[in-house]
Amino acid sequence: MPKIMQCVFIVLLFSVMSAHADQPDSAAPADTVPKAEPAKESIKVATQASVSGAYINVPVPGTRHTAAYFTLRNLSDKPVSLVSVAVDVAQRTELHSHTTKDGMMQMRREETVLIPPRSSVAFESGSYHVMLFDLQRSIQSGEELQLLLTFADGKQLVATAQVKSIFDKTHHHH
Ligand SMILES: [Cu+2]
Repeated sequence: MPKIMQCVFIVLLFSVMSAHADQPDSAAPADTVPKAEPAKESIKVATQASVSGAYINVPVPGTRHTAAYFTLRNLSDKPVSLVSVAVDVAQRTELHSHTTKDGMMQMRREETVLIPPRSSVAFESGSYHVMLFDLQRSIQSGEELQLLLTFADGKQLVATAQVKSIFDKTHHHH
């Protein structure tokens, strides 16, 4: 088989296989083990906090890291401590803050981000943000990714983040 044909064949085979994996045949035998649901059911949902306006920037071309932003609101009368934000596509994430040292903007890793009672903290450019490292695939503007926030008390919150490109809303006014 010519090499190019072999290649096409493998691609086709792969797409057939993955299509099959994604869409289990409805006529499958009854003893087929259902696809495991994400661990959502096992999480202890943090009802004392809410997330709004979550988004993730498309990485700068040639890089595999980016950042996630959102507003985190504490709905309770006690302080809430955010300890991590996980995203499937990122191998590793860190909570960061921006500090200015000797006139230079620097990012600093934070173990926790405290949200005072009945208030909110904005994770935004130039402030707190979640760094996503070693993305396992490219992400496209318009995609939605799930953020899994974990708090110091072990409770968790799932939020949907829109993937955005810095080029999405670039308007040139001359
Ligand atoms: Cu950072």
